[in-house]
Amino acid sequence: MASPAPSTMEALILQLHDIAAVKFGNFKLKSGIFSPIYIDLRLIVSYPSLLRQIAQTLVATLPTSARYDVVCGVPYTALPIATCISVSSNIPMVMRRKEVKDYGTAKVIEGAFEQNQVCLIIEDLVTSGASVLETAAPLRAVGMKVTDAVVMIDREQGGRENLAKNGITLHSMVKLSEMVRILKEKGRVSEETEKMVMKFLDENRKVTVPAAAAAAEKKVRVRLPYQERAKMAKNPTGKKLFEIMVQKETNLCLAADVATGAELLDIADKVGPEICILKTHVDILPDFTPDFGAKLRSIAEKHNFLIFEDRKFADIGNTVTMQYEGGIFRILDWADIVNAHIISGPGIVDGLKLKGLSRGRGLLLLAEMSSAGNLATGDYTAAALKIAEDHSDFVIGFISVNPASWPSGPGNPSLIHATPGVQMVKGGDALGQQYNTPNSVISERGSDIIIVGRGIIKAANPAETAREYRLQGWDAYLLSCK
Ligand code: 5BU
Repeated sequence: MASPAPSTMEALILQLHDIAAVKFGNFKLKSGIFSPIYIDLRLIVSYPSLLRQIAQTLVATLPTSARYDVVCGVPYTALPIATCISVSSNIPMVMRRKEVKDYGTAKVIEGAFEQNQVCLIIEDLVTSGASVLETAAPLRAVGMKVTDAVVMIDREQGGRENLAKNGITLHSMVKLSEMVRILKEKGRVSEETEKMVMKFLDENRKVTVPAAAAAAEKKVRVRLPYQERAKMAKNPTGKKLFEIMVQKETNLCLAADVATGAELLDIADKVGPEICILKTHVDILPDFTPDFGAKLRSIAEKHNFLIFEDRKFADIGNTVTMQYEGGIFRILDWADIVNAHIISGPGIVDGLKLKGLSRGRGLLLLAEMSSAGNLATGDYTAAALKIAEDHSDFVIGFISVNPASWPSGPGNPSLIHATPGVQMVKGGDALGQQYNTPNSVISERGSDIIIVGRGIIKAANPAETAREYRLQGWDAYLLSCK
């Protein structure tokens, strides 16, 4: 690896200390833990000469063999650093949006790029590596390759290892322990402070931001592994779902909202290996034929996933029995799972159960919805919970959005939570849909399954993108079991 001259590095570190971008004391971090050192690199935009030196030193940190076509800074602090690198090295830059307000028109990645270009990620400070991963995911989703990230300061708290697991090599300008050693050598901090920081680093070697934040806020139960919950599930479809998730290491459900039945069968076959559930809206398919269900079931068997018709039944018990079994679609014949609103009261569950239980089917109750201004909140959500408990032979769980925030938390572990409104970046569409990231849905909001539609089906390579979602969802699950 090429490395900047020690004198350049020392000069830089002293300047960072001069402008109070590095401070010593007792600070509460985003993760909830207290730290004897605090680093605020947002300040560097006010010191252009320092910013230029940082950009040069970061490039010098990379191995001489490093090849990249594009750079991308992790928003926001690293954006000016990436801009500086782009301008001085004459390498194009792309920008990742942190929030997408109108998904229909705004892009997640701004700038001109081509498929398979290699993008180098630039970051100011790495703790768990979560921010780098949040930027790598949408870059990969649009077809770029991400293999390396370069960071000013590595806090040495698991980021390097987490990124390596996700195929990204981290290059750091300086490790936090080295930085403190230099400041001590130059008489900027006492030996006692140095010892305190080193002790803190040792004790927090493997802290990951999402897990620590969640634990600190006590928002999330320590999750029982899916295999334990499979044993607790009373409904055969609920049990099978947990088992598939464990076998395939996936908590991803694809919302296959494509234009035709033919396209649906095609995407089901391509994305099948990545998912535990494929969700349909069968009434949007203009080419539906009576053999559609059998064709989809044979793909589901081939790839071992369950079929969920998102029918959102809402009528009285007697009517839903007919809607479930009959009509053109004959949903009962091919869908392992359906869902229902509870607006009409528990009779709707009795009605669906009458048809579905003997066939081993399962039901999800709509306890919450993802769209802005929806009315499934408070007492309504609590009523869904009660009905589910009363019918746990047939109800396998909930459509929910933030079960960690419920007074009881996510509750009975034999029941599962599936959450729609998921994309790689937080945001929404023009018609009220609201998106959270896979990590936020699983780690912070306490759900079990991410339901992703346009994030996958509109991607350049849906199978590859589904894989990214699967890995993010699964990593978040593993973290929340610890
Ligand atoms: P999207 O493209 O990822 O926004 O698709 C979300 C899917 O989940 C879509 O099929 C919706 O009908 C479905 N959905 C939802 O978005 N929000 C809800 O509260 C429920 C279902 Br219930």
